[in-house]
Amino acid sequence: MLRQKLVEILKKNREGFISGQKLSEIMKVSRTAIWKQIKELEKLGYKIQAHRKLGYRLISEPDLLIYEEIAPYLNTKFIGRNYIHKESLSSTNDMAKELAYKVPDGTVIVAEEQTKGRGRMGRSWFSEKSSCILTSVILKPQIRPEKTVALTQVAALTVVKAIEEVCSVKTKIKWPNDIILNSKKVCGILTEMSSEIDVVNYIVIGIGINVNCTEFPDDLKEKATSLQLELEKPVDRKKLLASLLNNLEIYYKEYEEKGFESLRPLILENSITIGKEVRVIYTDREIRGQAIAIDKEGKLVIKTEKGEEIALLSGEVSVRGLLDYI
Ligand code: BT5
Repeated sequence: MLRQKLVEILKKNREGFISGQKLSEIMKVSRTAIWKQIKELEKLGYKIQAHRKLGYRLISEPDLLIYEEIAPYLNTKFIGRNYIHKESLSSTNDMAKELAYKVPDGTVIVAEEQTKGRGRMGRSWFSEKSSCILTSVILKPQIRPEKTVALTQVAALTVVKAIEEVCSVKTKIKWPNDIILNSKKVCGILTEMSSEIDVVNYIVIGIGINVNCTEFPDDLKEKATSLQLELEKPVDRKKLLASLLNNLEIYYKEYEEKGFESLRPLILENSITIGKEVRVIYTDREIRGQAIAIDKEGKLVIKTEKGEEIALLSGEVSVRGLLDYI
């Protein structure tokens, strides 16, 4: 809190110096405490000019998704109020699962880099250091396990809204967990949970957004893109992450209070899958049909070539267009 307040004051006064004495009066701590916090900020990458008589002046802040940089844009009550930022992690979802029982509802884990980023079904998630958003949100809803399928859809809607808010561009949801921009994947969502037979212990929603990365490995070039590549200008990761958490709290609350039904029209409106001829790929077989609806639980309903209707659970299948990825 102290450090966050200090950053706020330094940012407001960046035109000139502010003395250690004044800072200590405003913040009601000793000048030594201020000096210690300044040193901490420097370690985090803030450039601060220090003058023996005049005090301190902020020159620049780091492009890192640390709490001090996100907090000014955050207007949530609980999501992101316990916030863990790491330079490097194997996977934010892994850390979230390790901590889930020990931390409050709404805890957010953010990493600048992932060394073993994960997708669904053992697949991997590529990222470039400090140019993406790699985050996991721990939620502890009072719902039955089967109700959580819809939460991936709620998270997907959140990503669409946040990108629209910050970048003024419309993206689409490819059921269940891809966000598509100009026919390429710009974000993936990995929802994992721990539950008993009739009660959810916790849910981890992992979100990876390609924000400012400009190079993808050869096998991804055809189907992956970033916001910067599509918009031809860099995007503010800090504002986007804050908007993501703000919108997640809004939609998650609505989901908890009114149920998935209340958000389903918006999700359908933003779907790129509905109406499409698709192939449904199971581990051992493939079915073709038309995607006709997302049901009350968030499952995708397919009308198969034989005229049969089947509802798909997100964890078990891949859905592809007949000719391409979408
Ligand atoms: C996903 O899985 O799309 C879920 C991705 C979730 C990533 C976040 S990052 C924060 C949190 N921590 C984690 O460890 N994971 C979450 P899936 O639908 O299985 O798609 C994976 C496939 O997408 C891969 O097999 C690649 O083909 C492709 N892919 C990998 N990296 C990509 C990227 N950066 N952009 C677009 N596509 C990618």
